[in-house]
Amino acid sequence: MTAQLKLVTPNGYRALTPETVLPYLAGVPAIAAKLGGAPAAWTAREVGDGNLNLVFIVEGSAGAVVAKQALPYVRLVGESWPLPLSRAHFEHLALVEQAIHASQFVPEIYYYDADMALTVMEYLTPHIILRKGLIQGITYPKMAVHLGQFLADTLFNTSDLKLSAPEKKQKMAQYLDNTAMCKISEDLIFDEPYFNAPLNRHTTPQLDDISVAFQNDAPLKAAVQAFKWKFLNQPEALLHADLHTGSVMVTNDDTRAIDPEFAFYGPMGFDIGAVIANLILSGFAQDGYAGDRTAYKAWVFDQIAVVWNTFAEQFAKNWRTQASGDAYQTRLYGADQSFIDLAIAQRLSAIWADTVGFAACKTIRRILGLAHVEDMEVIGDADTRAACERRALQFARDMLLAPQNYSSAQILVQKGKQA
Ligand code: SR1
Ligand code: MG
Repeated sequence: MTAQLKLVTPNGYRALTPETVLPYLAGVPAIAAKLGGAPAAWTAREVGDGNLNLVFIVEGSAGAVVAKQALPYVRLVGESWPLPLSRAHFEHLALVEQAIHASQFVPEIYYYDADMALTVMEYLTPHIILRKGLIQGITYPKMAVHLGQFLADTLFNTSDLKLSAPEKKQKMAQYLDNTAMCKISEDLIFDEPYFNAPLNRHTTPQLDDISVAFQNDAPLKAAVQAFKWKFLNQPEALLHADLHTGSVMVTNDDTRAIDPEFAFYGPMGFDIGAVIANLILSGFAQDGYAGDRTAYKAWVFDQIAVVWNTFAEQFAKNWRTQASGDAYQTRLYGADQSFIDLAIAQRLSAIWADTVGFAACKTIRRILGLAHVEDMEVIGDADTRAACERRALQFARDMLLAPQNYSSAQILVQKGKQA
């Protein structure tokens, strides 16, 4: 364990280690009971492979839990990049809210300690991270449907379609201080890939030309900034706000979204676009893996349409059956179905347009920015990796500059398979 991880702050926060997490949890009666037996017999291991936090799996004779603790800096970069511990608070708040609307798709929360920036939750097993499953070529028959449902239920129920304007504003206010996390997204997704930011990296020299070309591509940069504008100015619903395939745990028939520490009120298409971007990245990465992944690549792209179609269907159903908010009030149409049909079609069309744009921005940032994805990184041969990345970059650029050619999920899938 490094000196970094023994960090202590004045309010009682101390970064835990596999050794110190055990006595800490022994002091929490509800967790001690869940683990069972003598604390001396418990085991703990740190398994965090994300960019920001510590994650411990703690096992006892009766059960196991996950303890997730925020570090006061970006783990990926080190102590030179401080990051507020308050993100644990926003993550906890979002997990509680998501559990109200979609409990089957989030981990159960057992305990939260604000001072320690630590949440103890359900140990999901035999789940694995979706991204790792996609790299292994595993098909998950329910994953895309589950993600579509999760998106529809969390986004609808935290929007002005479900909430009164005062309720919505009160909820929005709870997340307004998550500014440091929003700033990471603002910088890393929308800005840094388009100038020579110090922490940028890409497969070099293979992608040097396209990196420079993107930095000098005024129409592309303007299109991306239009989506940054939406990210800054369009608080439609409570977002998970980092819903990539590393934030999803799966089995054959279970799907859970984890890690909503970036949560804030933003455009719905940002969350849907995150899922789709990561399926796009996985799809293009398949060409770089050993063996014939042709059929699997097609399956990955097909899941994009399943996510969107499920989202759209469930969102429309929620709207027709549960609308009680101040937007599109039911007093405007009564039994007139033509109004609600039109309203749903228009809103879904706007969400789809946002989804396409955000998905493209998120695809590009994972290839030219700081934080990359394992899907591409595991392709050892740089020429092969660069060829996959280049196809993804060109596809994303086209989505941003010719969105009229991506007017439906089916068309996007078709084009992705052919690209
Ligand atoms: C500095 S954090 C880099 C990225 O990791 C997180 O998962 C978010 O996607 C963030 O942009
Ligand atoms: Mg995360």
